[in-house]
Amino acid sequence: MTTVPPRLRRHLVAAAAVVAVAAAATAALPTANAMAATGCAVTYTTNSWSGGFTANITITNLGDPINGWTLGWTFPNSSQRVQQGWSASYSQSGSVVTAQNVGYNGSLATNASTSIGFNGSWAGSNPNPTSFTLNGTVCTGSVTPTDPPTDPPTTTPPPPTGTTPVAINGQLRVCGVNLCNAYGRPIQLRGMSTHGLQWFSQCYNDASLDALATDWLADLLRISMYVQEDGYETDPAGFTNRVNTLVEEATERGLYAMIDFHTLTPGDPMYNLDRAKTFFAAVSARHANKNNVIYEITNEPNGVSWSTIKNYAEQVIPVIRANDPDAIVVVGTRAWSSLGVSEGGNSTEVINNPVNASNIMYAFHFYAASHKDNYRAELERAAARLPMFVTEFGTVTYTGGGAVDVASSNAWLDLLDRLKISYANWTFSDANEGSAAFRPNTCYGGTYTGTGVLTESGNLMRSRIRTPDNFPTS
Ligand code: IDC
Repeated sequence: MTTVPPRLRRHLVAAAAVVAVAAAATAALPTANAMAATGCAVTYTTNSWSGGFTANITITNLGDPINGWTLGWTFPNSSQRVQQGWSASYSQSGSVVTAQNVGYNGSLATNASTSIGFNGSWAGSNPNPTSFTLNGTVCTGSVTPTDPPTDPPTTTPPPPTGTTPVAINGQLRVCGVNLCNAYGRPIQLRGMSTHGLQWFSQCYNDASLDALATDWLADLLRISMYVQEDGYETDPAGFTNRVNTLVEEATERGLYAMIDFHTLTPGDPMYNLDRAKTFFAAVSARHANKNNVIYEITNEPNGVSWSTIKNYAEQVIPVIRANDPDAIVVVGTRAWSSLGVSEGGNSTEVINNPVNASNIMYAFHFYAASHKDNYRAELERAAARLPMFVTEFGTVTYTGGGAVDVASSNAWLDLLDRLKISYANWTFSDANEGSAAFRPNTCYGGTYTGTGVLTESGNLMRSRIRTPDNFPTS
């Protein structure tokens, strides 16, 4: 037996321990012909709808650098098929799938990631695979955050028992680029946004919300809670309570409730990251068991890069998911939620680098008198690739004031209807500005129904929102 000097023996034991703990050793053994360390982590998230799904896969190489890779997995259900993929070449035999790198993403340094995806089909049930191999090694590493799979129910829900938007459509989910109801069918929600709760609290009461539900026949109330400008930061508990109360009021009336964390100035959402985590932890815990709450995590980022917004979203979304795993989350986009257009960009930055989470949508905002054909074209282009939600728009200029641009507003609304893009109009208030739906001082009276209390913008919006929804239920 050869004797190994004690110091070297310790060294060898330590090196072996590293390899045993994880296939993901980052350093090769200190011998000339040591095998390369291998290891990997995979996140696999899906958006599913009746018969179809999109899978987004991120592969992280936790081993030594590799040049060329094959990812392998087995679908848990033999009906699941890869139909059309991107960023890898796919082949499937029975339930066994391999995805091979394409030219530009074959080299992965240690800890480097690459994202691939595909559209697939399924029948019966659509569970996610749970085990993956990279170049034959089982991936044991983990990366955060990962979302729980959002598989649809395996049975079609029974016919609705009520007539409100929530009674008919139930829990919504993102399916492909659409917003789908519990029957897996694309729908459009049409509704109104509050003004800042710090200024217009008097406008949100039983009579006004009844009018929104039963006279306007709206589907959605967006609850705008400013963070600055005398908003949340001045009284977190008070504003959280106010939002919670309005969510309950919307729920009682069968409306969807969108909780808008209304950041505006400063434009960097990271400025409010800690507040957002505190706020969304509280409201998502409170409303976890409801099926009508949508979370809008940042209103209008501006003056910051898309990667900053994405980083913010990937920190806030897990806080919500921890309490309310199936709720839709809407992420603001660059340049006041213009998909970057108002700062010279476009949606390609989001398409190429989407938020790493499932069941999310992206916000687009416009003001019809200021934003016209080039904004419409960009929204339409983006909506073919990304789930879009117009969480705020005005019929006037971006200041919130000025005259209603009827032609541009109707062009926008026709586009949103055609693409089934959901929307909330700014504002369901009596603010003394062109975008407000009610004439000044309406909120100090008791009447909110009919057209006598409405501005030109209010009349236009009420007549558009009142047309029948015809939600599909089979
Ligand atoms: C405007 C209000 C106005 C208020 C101002 C304060 O209409 O009464 O004085 O905010 O910041 C947005 C924002 C929204 C703006 C709106 C109109 O999301 O907060 O409201 N707008 O300027 N983005 C584009 C336009």
